[in-house]
Amino acid sequence: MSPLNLPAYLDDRKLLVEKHLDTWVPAASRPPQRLNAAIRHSLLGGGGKRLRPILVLACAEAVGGRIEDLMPMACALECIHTYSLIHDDLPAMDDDDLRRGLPTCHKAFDEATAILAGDALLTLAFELAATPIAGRNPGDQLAMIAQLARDAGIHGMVGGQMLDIQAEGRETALAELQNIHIHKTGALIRASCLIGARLGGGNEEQIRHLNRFGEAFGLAFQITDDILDVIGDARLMGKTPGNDQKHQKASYPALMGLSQARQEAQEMVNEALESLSSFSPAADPLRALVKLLLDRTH
Ligand code: GRG
Repeated sequence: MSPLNLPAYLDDRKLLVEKHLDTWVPAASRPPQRLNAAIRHSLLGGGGKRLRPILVLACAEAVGGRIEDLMPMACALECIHTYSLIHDDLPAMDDDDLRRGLPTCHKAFDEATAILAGDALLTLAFELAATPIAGRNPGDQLAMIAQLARDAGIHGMVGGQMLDIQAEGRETALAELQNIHIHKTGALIRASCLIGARLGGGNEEQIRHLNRFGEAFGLAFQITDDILDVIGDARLMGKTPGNDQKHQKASYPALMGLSQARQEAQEMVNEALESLSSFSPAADPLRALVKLLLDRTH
C-alpha cells in the first residue's frame, strides 16, 4: 500500500462531501429562495474543513466499510454542525460577524432567516440520516439516528452550549471546562466516529475503540481550538480570534497557560493514537488526522 498523502486525501474527501451536500440542498433559485440562499451561503459558500463527515467516512473505512453507502449520514453530521455555527454566531449568542471567511448568516441575510436556515439544516440532517443504508440492519441505523439526536441535543451539543453560556464571566475550574468541551464540541465529533464505525460494519471491539478515539480527538480538537483563539490568524481561520477573552470564557490557555495547554493536547492525541493500536493501515487516515491537530492553523 502506498503511503498516505494526507492533504490530497482531505481535499478529495472534502470535495466528495461538498458534491453530495450540493445535491441535497435546493438551488437558491427555488422557493423559498431567501432560505435556500442562506443555507447555501453557510453550508457551501465558505467551505469549512468538513471534519465531522470526514471522520464518519474514515472510521467506516477503518473497519472495512464502503464510504459511498455512508454519504447521506456523513453529510447529516455536517448539516448539524453548520446549523450550530449559524445559531452560535447570532447576536443572542456569540454575536460574530465572520465565519468560514464570509459574513455570518445573520449579517449576510437577517436574524430571522439565519434562525430558519439553522432549523432547516437540523431537520434536513435527520432526513439524510434516515436514508436507508445498503446492506445495513435498519435496527442498527435507527440506533445511530437516536445516538445522533442525543449527541446533538440536551445530553450533547445543545446542553454543552447552555453550560458554556452559563459559565461566561465567572471563574471556571478545569473539570467544569472539560465537561463543557465534552458536550459542546466533543459529543458531535465522538458521534461521527461511533456512527462511522457501527454503520461501516465494525465489530463491538472496533466500535468501542473508535468511540474512544472520537472522545480523545474531540478533546484534542477543542484544546487546539482554544489555543488558536489566542494565537490564531483571522485570515487563516476565517473567523475572528479572541472570542473567549471577549466573552470572558474559560479556556485551556487561560486556565493553565499556552505551553501546558499544548501538552494536554499532545496527551489527548497520544490517547487517540493508542486507541487505534489494534487497527490495520486502513486506519492511517485517522492516525494522520489526529496528529494534524497539533499543527492546526484553522
Ligand atoms: C448553537 C446549539 C448550538 C451549539 C453551538 C459547536 C458550537 C455549539 C459552537 C461553535 C463555537 C465554537 C467556535 C466552538 C469551538 C469548536 C468548534 C466547533 C469550532 C468550529 O468547528 P470547525 O473548526 O469549523 O470544524 P469548520 O468551519 O471547519 O467546519
